[in-house]
Amino acid sequence: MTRRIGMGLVGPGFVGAHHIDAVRRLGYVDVVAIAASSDASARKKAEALGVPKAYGSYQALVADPDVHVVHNTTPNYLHVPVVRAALAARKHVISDKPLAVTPADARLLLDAANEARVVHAVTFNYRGNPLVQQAREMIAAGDIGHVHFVHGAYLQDWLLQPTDFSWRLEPEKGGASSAVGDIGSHWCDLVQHVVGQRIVEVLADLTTVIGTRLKPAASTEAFSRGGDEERQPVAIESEDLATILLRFDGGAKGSVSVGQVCAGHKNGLWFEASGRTGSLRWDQERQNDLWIGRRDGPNAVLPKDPSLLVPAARRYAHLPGGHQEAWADAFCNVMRDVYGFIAEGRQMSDHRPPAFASFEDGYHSACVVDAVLESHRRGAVWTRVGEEATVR
Ligand code: SOE
Repeated sequence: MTRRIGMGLVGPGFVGAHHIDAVRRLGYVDVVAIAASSDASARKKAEALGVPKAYGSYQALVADPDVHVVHNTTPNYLHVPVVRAALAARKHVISDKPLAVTPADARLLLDAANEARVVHAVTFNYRGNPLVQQAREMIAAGDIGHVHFVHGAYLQDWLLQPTDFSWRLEPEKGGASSAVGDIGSHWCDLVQHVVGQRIVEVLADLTTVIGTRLKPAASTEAFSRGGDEERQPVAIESEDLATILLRFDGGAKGSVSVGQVCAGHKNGLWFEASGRTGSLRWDQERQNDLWIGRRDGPNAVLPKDPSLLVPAARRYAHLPGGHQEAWADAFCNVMRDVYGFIAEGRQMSDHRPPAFASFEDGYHSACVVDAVLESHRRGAVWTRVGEEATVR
């Protein structure tokens, strides 16, 4: 019988409930405790989600001997203290992206995790989609030849109005970047994962479309529209729109548009990878189809039908063809990969399943975002990705 694993979650907001749902679906994980910013709010959340223990501080949660894995779903500025505390208690950690908002902080957490010799993961959750894994396998097998071009977008509209507000826009809470750090980071992780090439240079033009926003007194969840409560005008400095050119270490070139102010786009993440013999396109909002483009044959759309997927991708699909799988299923796939690794007692140096992004990936992501900011600051010039972004 598999040993039961205890999970504790710090920061029960919008995505926290999905972490809990996902691990419950695995069958061998007990959701032990929730920590929030006060005893009262932790108790309220714990009751709503059927979690036995509630703590008013993350320190109390990480000290609980029944918690073996700490999930960090706090706002960005709390990632360093929460993750450090969990690592100091030698707990495995699953952190929401971004791992940290600067390369130096991400490096600190990566080093601390390696020193603690625990399992560490970052929820770049779009990796968990079966057709993302199918595309990755097809590219690795040479089905579209060497990839020379990768382009796409990640567009949302939930920050389009001046009354739309989030801590993500406040540098001291969300970091210096908004759109690129919050959603561009997903796109970059995803295409590097699928294509098997790393982003090494960027050239970025960033824009703040809404320069003044009306901040409500109480914080609001992403995607929620505020009411007509009293608000204070706040000057916004972080970008809500970005155009980025990319160069990859395998020679591919590319571009991505990132925006949180693009009407009609809810969670519009899509990419296309073009190789010498074909192209593949995947769109998160139509995630059960993979478009395959050919010059010397008809184009095709591959549906998420397990019987049509390569074996390595098939294990990410849990329903027969025609039965749509979605965001929460892909999220659960990420948890299945990470918890499977923990349950087998593996070390980070062992081969990891593909939907499992580590703190190493989180660190690289922080370096990409930093290079994007630096490129823009210098007037849109080619900038190398590294712990210290450098202009070419
Ligand atoms: C808001 O932009 C948000 O919830 C991001 O924070 C998530 O990482 C992304 O998956 C969906 O959009």
